[in-house]
Amino acid sequence: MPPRIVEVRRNVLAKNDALAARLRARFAEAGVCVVGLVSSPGAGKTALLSETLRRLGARARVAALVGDLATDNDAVRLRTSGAPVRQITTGTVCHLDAAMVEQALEGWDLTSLDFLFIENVGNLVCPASYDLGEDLRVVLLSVAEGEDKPLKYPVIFHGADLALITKADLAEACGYDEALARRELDAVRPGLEVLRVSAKSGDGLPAWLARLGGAAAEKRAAAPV
Ligand SMILES: Nc1nc2c(ncn2[C@@H]2O[C@H](COP(=O)(O)OP(=O)(O)O)[C@@H](O)[C@H]2O)c(=O)[nH]1
Ligand SMILES: [Mg+2]
Repeated sequence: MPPRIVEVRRNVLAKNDALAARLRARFAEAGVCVVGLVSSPGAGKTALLSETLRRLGARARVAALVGDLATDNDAVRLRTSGAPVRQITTGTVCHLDAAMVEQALEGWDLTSLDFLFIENVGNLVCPASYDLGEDLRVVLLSVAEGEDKPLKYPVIFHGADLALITKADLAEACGYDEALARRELDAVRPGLEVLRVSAKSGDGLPAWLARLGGAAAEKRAAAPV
């Protein structure tokens, strides 16, 4: 890449990092636990989020932002949970950035929330470079995508705190080799925590919800008194 393009790209990312740090401070002050979801298109982010909002919403105050290039289909799907949801449409942009999140939060009282979920644009490449100020970044990998995606798209796994193997109900039909997938995840990001879930059958959702509860408790414990 010519030096000028590299320089512009570096400046864009530095600006995003500064804005994400500001968002992280704002989230900490409001005491809201922010969870980002990233994956390729169709890995099951919205289906999982829909179940998460419905189940967690029974005992905590939850809300979501959802990013796509076009349509508000996912926001419409997610609102059936009863949670407040805002759609971000990015036009031609292949990821969310901190400025889009900040703008989408305008007028939203964050102190009225326990959890804010951010569903990123479906893409295993671009979102990796853009911090959104999340407390927990979760990468989803469906059994239908094959076991080798961590080897092919390592950067998104480097930046994740947790990996979810999704659509577990389809594992057998897809000939999914979970032991191989876990070995490859561990090769790319040693020690990365992995949970297996199915939004359809509900398998693994209690462990996922418990993990979210743990992240919120950690955040409360770290909050200044
Ligand atoms: N069998 C099965 N299908 C799922 C599951 N989660 C999502 N899907 C389906 O996979 C497709 C894509 O899911 P969606 O949540 O829109 O993925 P997103 O693009 O990552 O938000 C939809 O047809 C969902 O019904 C699951 O756990 N099991
Ligand atoms: Mg979606």
